[in-house]
Amino acid sequence: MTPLRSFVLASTLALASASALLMPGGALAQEASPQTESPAVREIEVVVDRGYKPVRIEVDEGERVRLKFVRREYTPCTREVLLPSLNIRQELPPNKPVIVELPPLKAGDVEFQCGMKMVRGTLVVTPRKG
Ligand SMILES: [Cu+2]
Repeated sequence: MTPLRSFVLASTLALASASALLMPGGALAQEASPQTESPAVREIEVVVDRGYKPVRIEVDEGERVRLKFVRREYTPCTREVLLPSLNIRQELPPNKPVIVELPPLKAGDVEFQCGMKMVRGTLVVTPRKG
């Protein structure tokens, strides 16, 4: 073997091992895992304008819910919304919809309120039947 030939062979082997490193057993295919069936999330719009509208919202136990707050007033009173039982506190800039994702809820009432607890609303979580 001439020195040149062996150099070429070595380079080819190096390339081959390099490309093998780039494809470690289909790691890319693993990342693109099949889509998990996530239950649909129900989005409920709550307008903040001299109170929460609607002020009472019924959802089912375990239902996936997100609240979309749209604050249409500038009074500092409703600058924040709190869901104390869920440890949620969220700023609501005027005229900018804000999504608040909720965890699966247990049956019972979940209050939402302004920072001063003057303006209030209730999520009524009804028990799942059967
Ligand atoms: Cu207030």
